[in-house]
Amino acid sequence: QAFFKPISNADPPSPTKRHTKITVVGVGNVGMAIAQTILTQDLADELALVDAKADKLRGEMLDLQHAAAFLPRTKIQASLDYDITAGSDLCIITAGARQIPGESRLNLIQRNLSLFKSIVPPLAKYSPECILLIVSNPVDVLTYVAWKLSRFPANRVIGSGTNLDSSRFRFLIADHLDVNAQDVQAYIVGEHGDSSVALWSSISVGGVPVLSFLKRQQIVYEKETLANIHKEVVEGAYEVIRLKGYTSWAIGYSVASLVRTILRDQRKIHPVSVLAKGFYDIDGGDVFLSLPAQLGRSGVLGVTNVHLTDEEAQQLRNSAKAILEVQRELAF
Ligand code: 6V0
Repeated sequence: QAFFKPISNADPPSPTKRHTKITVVGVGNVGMAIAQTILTQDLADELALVDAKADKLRGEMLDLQHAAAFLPRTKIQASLDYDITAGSDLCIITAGARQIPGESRLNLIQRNLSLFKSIVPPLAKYSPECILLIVSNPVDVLTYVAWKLSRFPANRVIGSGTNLDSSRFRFLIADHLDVNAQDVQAYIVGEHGDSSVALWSSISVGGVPVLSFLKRQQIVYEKETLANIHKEVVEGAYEVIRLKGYTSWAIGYSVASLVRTILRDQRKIHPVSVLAKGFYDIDGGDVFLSLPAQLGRSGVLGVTNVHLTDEEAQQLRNSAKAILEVQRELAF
């Protein structure tokens, strides 16, 4: 007997609201920060969690389920087996060996490549129509790896890339100018990591181009000051890892912002890792790196034609070269 007695003449449940299912692979610090932000922001009807550690996985699932009375309704499941991920709209991969203090992201590659061989093919098998969102580091190379292993079209394989770096950048500029970070439009592109490129020439606050504004006001800005802000962005992750052992909250919010744009078809522009060959004269091979991309329900819709100075364009191509060098050492 059903718990509720249906009211008479009731219409069947409306089919108009789309059911959304998200999978998060890896329930470490990053995976759980993403999962909890997805839950509090009501972005999924169903959340499937997968990890290789059974106890940790079940513990995290129960802990989230016990918060049900305080959250929007989401069905939360967890398993070591990928069959629970079936029919996902979006699969987020955060599994991986964690960066140890002082270790560069590129050094992580060998450890994470073999993990991806056990993760991506089953995800693609159970959710052949899904969008893959890669967070594990080095994110640009692993997004390429996921694209190859999944055999998905490139528009459905996205790396979280410099979405987080750009938010750190916006925070620092906002702090510097004493404005709200949400009013700052500023992009870091290229590799999520040491060779990332700050697009100074296109920064604006509330529609006002910042560099030309400063020049007009004859406010002296030193190239060094700008370089220091970028340096702070690059070193930000290392500093947090040194202080607390890992990063979690900012990447959680950053990935949730991508989830919202994709699943709600918001068509917002995010600097994320996409197949970059052919944009901004990037050549030399299939390389994923961050460019300002428009995202929607079908994944990557296009790449914005931001104006780059010659110096910025050259830095971007150098960043592509740095990633390709690592990629060439991969044996599939
Ligand atoms: P963590 O806390 O060690 O969690 C990793 C999780 O992955 C653990 O729970 C493991 O059990 C699990 N795992 C390992 N192997 C497998 C497998 N084969 N299948 C399923 N699960 C597995 O690491 P943390 O959560 O701190 O970081 C995760 C990844 O995110 C790392 O690669 C980080 O470098 C990366 N980050 C990427 C960022 C970005 O901006 N792209 C930002 C922060 C961290």
